[in-house]
Amino acid sequence: MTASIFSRIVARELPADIVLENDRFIAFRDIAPKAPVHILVVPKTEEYANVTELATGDADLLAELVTTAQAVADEHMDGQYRLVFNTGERAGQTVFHVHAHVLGGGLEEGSLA
Ligand code: DGP
Repeated sequence: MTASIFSRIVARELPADIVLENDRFIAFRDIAPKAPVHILVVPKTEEYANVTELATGDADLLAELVTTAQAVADEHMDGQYRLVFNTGERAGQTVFHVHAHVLGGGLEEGSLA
């Protein structure tokens, strides 16, 4: 299996503006921001393609993803943010390695990742 773009960021094969990293997650700024501050929170495992697979496969990791998003927002968005999971190509998902979009920093009405 080819490594996902996000696994290649974890491996430092691709550059990224990383804002948080621990054993289980990496968080970095989205290359095409849809909000003044737009950060992706990504479990390091690429076992799960989307949030539903993660919810059914490892609910604890999903809960930790949410608290990690909150920690990122506390540091970069005054603790206020929108959390988006695109699921499926027709919903705009392009990377099939589960990730949360954390959007903040002053959102326009209706802005979505
Ligand atoms: P989604 O459409 O939900 O699958 O989101 C994928 C996001 O990943 C999209 O907003 C753009 C971002 N992205 C894709 N490739 C890269 C990359 O190489 N670096 C960074 N920082 N972001 C990327």
